[in-house]
Amino acid sequence: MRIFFGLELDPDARRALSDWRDRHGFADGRAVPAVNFHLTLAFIGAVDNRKLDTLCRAVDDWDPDTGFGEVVLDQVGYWPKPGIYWAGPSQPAPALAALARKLQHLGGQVGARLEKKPFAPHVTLYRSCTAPPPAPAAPPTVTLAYDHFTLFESHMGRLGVSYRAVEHWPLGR
Ligand code: 2AM
Repeated sequence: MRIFFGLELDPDARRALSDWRDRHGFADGRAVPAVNFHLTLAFIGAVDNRKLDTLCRAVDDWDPDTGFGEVVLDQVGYWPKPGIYWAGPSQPAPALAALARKLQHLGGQVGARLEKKPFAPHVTLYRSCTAPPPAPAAPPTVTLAYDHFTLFESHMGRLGVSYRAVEHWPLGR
């Protein structure tokens, strides 16, 4: 199975981001269904059941010092090579970056390739854009509050990709 760690968007944040996209976020690409919105922390890739179990136990054994918190998705950006139009925080998110680094490291123990690019927190809005999207009339202002992180399975079906939460771990006490 293909897996990654990420943050879920709570229903309010999901709706707010989707509403903002309907009003202001136009792009010539494939719109990500709102139900699929998430913020990737660490992409792990393909693992078998044994590696999945090893990884989950390694996360269980680790006591994260990252507490719950929030990031404000208040800017958009475009990565031309993958054609990704995204929303993300304009302010640095050091706690999330530290969490992402640790999860990458744990993923490395079951064969995940180490990500060389610096962590860029974002929620993908459109994929496969063929041209840079026009600047929006107003930026999003969506608060993404988090108190846990999630291991997702990414599944490619006949109707496209879908994500299933495999396990959650709480953040903060
Ligand atoms: P995204 O975070 O830009 O949307 C599952 O595939 C998730 O992991 C996607 O959300 C995807 O992009 C992210 N991801 C990060 N690195 C990836 C990679 N090398 N291959 C596939 N997906 C990757």
